[in-house]
Amino acid sequence: MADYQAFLDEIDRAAYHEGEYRWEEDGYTVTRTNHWSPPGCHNSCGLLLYVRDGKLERVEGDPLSPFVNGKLCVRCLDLPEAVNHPDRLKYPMKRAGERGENKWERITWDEAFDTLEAEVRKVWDEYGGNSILLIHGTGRNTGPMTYFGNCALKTPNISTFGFTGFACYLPRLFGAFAPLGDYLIADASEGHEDRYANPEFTPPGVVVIWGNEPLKSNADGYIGHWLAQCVQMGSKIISIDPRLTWWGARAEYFLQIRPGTDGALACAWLNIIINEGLYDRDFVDCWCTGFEELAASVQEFTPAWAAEITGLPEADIAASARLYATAKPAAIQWGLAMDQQLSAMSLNLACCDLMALTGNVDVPGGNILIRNAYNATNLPLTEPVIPKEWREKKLTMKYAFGDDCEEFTTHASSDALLRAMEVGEPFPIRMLWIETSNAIACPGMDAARVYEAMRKVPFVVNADPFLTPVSVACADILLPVAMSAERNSCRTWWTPVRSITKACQFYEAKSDEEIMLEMGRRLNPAYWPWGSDVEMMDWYLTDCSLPDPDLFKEKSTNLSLEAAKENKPTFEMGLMELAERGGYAYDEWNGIYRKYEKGLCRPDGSVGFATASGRIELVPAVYPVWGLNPTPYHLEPPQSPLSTPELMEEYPLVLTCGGRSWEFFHSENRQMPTMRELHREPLVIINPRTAERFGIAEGDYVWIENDHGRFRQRARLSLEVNEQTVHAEHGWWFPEEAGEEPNLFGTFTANPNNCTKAFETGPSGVGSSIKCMICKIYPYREGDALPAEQIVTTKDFVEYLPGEGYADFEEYQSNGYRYR
Ligand SMILES: Nc1nc2c(c(=O)[nH]1)N[C@H]1C(S)=C(S)[C@@H](COP(=O)(O)OP(=O)(O)OC[C@H]3O[C@@H](n4cnc5c(=O)[nH]c(N)nc54)[C@H](O)[C@@H]3O)O[C@H]1N2
Ligand SMILES: Nc1nc2c(c(=O)[nH]1)N[C@H]1C(S)=C(S)[C@@H](COP(=O)(O)OP(=O)(O)OC[C@H]3O[C@@H](n4cnc5c(=O)[nH]c(N)nc54)[C@H](O)[C@@H]3O)O[C@H]1N2
Ligand SMILES: [Mo]
Repeated sequence: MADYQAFLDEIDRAAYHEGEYRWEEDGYTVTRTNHWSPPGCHNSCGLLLYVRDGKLERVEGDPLSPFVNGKLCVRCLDLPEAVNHPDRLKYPMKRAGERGENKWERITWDEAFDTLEAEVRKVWDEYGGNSILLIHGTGRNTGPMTYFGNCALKTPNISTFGFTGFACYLPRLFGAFAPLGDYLIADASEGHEDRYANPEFTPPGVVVIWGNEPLKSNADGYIGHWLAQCVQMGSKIISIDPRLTWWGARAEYFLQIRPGTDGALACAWLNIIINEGLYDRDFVDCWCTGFEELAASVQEFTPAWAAEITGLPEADIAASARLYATAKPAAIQWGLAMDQQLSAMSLNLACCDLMALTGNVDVPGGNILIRNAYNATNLPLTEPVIPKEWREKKLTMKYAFGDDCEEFTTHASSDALLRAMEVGEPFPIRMLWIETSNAIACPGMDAARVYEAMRKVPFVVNADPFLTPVSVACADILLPVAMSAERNSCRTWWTPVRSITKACQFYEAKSDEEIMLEMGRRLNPAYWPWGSDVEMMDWYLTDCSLPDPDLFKEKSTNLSLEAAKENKPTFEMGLMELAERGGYAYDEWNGIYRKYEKGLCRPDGSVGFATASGRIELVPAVYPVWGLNPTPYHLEPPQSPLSTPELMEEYPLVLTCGGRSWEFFHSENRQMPTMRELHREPLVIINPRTAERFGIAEGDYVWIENDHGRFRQRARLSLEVNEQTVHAEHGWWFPEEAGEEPNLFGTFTANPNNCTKAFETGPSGVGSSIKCMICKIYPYREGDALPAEQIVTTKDFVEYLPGEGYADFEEYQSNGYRYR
């Protein structure tokens, strides 16, 4: 659709029932809605759901939704298989045997809610709300719901548990808030309802695809095919990735970087752009502070220096920097790999500095400033509702890493939570509420350790559409969760605001909204005035205020929270009205370029950015407050050819992992026949020469091992990676295998997080070296012990010292656990 206007003109709008939200067609009731989750996704694409006799039978992309113009990926097209899957949880259940036995007894929702209410009140009375931990996973539409959840449960301890170093998104968010006061994403016209036909929009001259694979991940509210459209309209590509992807194959420069060394590359780009005078002097003079300090700090970071570290040709480093700086406009599309290395906070700052120096901030085809549609967010809810003495017991990073860490995240630190679970310090965790996480299979760094720790918690509830390894290992109550086709909700993460409307019902499944509504009404009635999920969502969309505005006045140290308080939503439609008007609405703010010139960024309406100085702080004042060096730097991965040359003989390869696939969203969809037909098993990508060197053939089972643990995947030989690097998949478990212990659906068998480590982070507890480890590979032999045997049965895989004879905090940190 290189000619977007021609595409729009060709749509038969009447055939797609423009202006209708529900109609009858060929024996189906058709509902126009937006998917978000479950099954999980970071996006919310426009769908037409075809339901007959109460059953979802067919899904089509809605061409009238400008968000994706009717294009869907395999996961949405396969929704009927997910929604009607026989393995879905149909009723609430309680554990009938021991944990790990996988024995369950059906209960009513009344019994489930009564039990949960009683357990919560018991923890409140005996330990305080802070001893409850609410776990959620990545940005599914439990995101907004879990804020209702932690208010209902009155706990400040909400987190993506197991996920050391906040190593997803938070480094990018805070790495942008610090210098710019807002977040930025690459402009592919997503702010405009008329998209690529918008008269102000122009595609980026160059788009830098950096540590991201947008076609497969469609991550963080960003759709990959938007950029493919830009490429059709003329955008050139620079791909920075250890793997050759669709982007690298079409790139002007494919920078096949050694994993975990992007900080060095970013520093060298800054060096070239500053020293060769390729920056936008007018923009820097008018809108930035800290240029001199930044310029001085990058002098040592020459392309030659970076070439040694990154393994990239010096000439390519310099030439690609020049191309980015002179392409005008140019955009950086950044991804997860930025966060999964120790330099995360530095690297993300360096990227923002690059965007600013080159004058590409908030210009058409650059990186645009972006906010939630109509400013809708329920973050402010948390503060007044949770009593102060409990709120102050948030398990911040200082409880994991010592006293000198300044808190700047909204969430509790996963490592501090791990410590609280393992040794009860500074207080024990008495209840886990797991709303969206298969923590052992996927986000749990050091899966074995996370498994042991979670099982120590006396009461665990798990709300999920499926029974997972985590359910079997530790849940006491299971709540069956409704899928997106079965829920009333909305989407405000970036623009446009979108409605999600219920089209069918699966047995007794309830949506996260319905669950949180009921818990809040029972536990916190003063703050829960809503009679239904739709009323709750109306409040979220249009109001987000609390009965007593004085309660908002307490000071918070949290940047995003403060900003959220100043910016109440400006939306005026309720959920059903939005649905009836086509299911989406674009706000004005996100469609405007150069907002900082127009007084649209700062709460007081003055020109400039939402930083303390009002300018882009190339050297952010807040970084030192957060314990971070304010100028960019590179940190080697903890184990790497440069940091631990002595280990390279035993572990000669660099291991990166977790690159997304079309079929799966983290640990999800493994029970879907279509997905497993397309992608049967976990695959480790190995260069054919490397495979030959280690006696591995295509399709062999291979052990991937570091000094911490090992896991097994199927070899896929490919030139996508170089001879030094292998890439493994994450999130695998095998719903077709035995669920009871020790196997737990094979969740430890193929898990790269047998090799990742807790408490291993970048400065201030942020960033983790998940995508840059070292390893050896060797063929699996019949009879080799599987990790589950070692972890669950013989327990000779790990030795846990916590709780047994460590003297003090320092000793806990350094000696907390050990593998045999
Ligand atoms: N080695 C390695 N590990 C990684 C990564 C990596 O790249 N490499 N990536 C990491 C990243 S970036 C992240 S964000 C984490 C993600 O980790 P998580 O987001 O915790 O993902 P899952 O473990 O798959 O757990 C999600 C569970 O929620 C359920 N679910 C889906 N939608 C809903 C819903 O709407 N409501 C409810 N109640 N349940 C729902 C699913 O069925 C599933 O069981 O994993 C991390 N793990
Ligand atoms: N289908 C699907 N979509 C998803 C998810 C999913 O599980 N499945 N998960 C969602 C979540 S929570 C997230 S955070 C996003 C993540 O989505 P992305 O940001 O796209 O991240 P990945 O796919 O993990 O990795 C992106 C690319 O980084 C490369 N890479 C690996 N190590 C390095 C490195 O050290 N440096 C550089 N420059 N590149 C490196 C990988 O080879 C890969 O091609 O996707 C979201 N969307
Ligand atoms: Mo993520």
